[in-house]
Amino acid sequence: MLTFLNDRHALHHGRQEMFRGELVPCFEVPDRVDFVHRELVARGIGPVVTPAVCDDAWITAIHQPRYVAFLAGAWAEWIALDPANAARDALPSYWPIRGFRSDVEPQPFIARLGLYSFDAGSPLTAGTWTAARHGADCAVAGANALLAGERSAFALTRPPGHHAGPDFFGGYCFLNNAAIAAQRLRAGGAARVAVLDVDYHHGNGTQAIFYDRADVFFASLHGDPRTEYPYYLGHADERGAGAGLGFNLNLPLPRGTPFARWREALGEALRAIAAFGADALVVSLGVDTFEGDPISGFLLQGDDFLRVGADIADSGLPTLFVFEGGYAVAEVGRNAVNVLEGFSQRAA
Ligand code: OKP
Ligand code: ZN
Repeated sequence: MLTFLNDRHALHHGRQEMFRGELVPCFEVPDRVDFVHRELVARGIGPVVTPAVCDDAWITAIHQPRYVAFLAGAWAEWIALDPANAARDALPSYWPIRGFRSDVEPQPFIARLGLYSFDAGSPLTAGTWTAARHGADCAVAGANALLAGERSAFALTRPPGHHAGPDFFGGYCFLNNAAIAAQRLRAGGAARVAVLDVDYHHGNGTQAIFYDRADVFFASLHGDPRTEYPYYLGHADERGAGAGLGFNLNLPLPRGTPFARWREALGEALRAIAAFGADALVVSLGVDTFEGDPISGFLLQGDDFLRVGADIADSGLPTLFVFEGGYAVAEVGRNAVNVLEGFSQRAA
């Protein structure tokens, strides 16, 4: 399997995130991708290449131009407020909740930071834009590989993407790599694209992006938002809207779900994707479903991830894996590469 590695990912290195009234060290760290990269090489999963820079149009096909412009200039604005901000990450403190307006951009940076975000756990740093921008390159290059006839590819990047919506960041995500890839596949001739999100957390950004569309099916298995982040989206009754009604499938599962039950839900999602008639599949590959994950609550073991990959391969679809969560850093390489190896062995 061909891997497109974001070699600029470490430029995004948040210091701290807000959690329960204090700043705690970030869970989403550069080691995550470096450990997956190392494991890929050690196990000979296939070539690892740096993608070409993609056109901005692939990003603005998914994200609002004013949001993209904000992200691109955010760090310069942050340090212009106070040169000492160079030593501090930017975190929001104000949000336009129900009843407030979001159509008028306020002038102060901190007010726009809140307009374009939904939590205080996603620090924006000096290198966030560059790292996220190159993540989009990985997504587009991976989609291009499928369009050129590859059975599979892997976009190995961070920050992750599935919580980022048309005009907002949060959940450690800034640009929605999986959505960008799905749109690239559509534009390149795949009539129907499915996004399968197996990260522990509901992919609220991806759902929001495609909610009213019938050409991209979104299926997600995740911790029940009644108790799990992102809390405000991901319920089973969210089935799509307008032309998109019936093209969104949420399978929330309780904290403590073991692999056998999780795998039944995966089967249900894969059957729905087959019934949809997808031409290509994008997998939001979070491995925070691992029992040892520090911020999640499912019970998958290392070997289970081999079966996850094999089950996905049985769909028979050209498949792009896009790296998302997984915070048990010591095991993240083994777990992610197990999915890829399980897929490759079954697809061979
Ligand atoms: C991103 B992805 C941790 C609380 C959880 C947000 C989790 C974002 C997960 N102290 N904060 O879906 O893996
Ligand atoms: Zn996650």
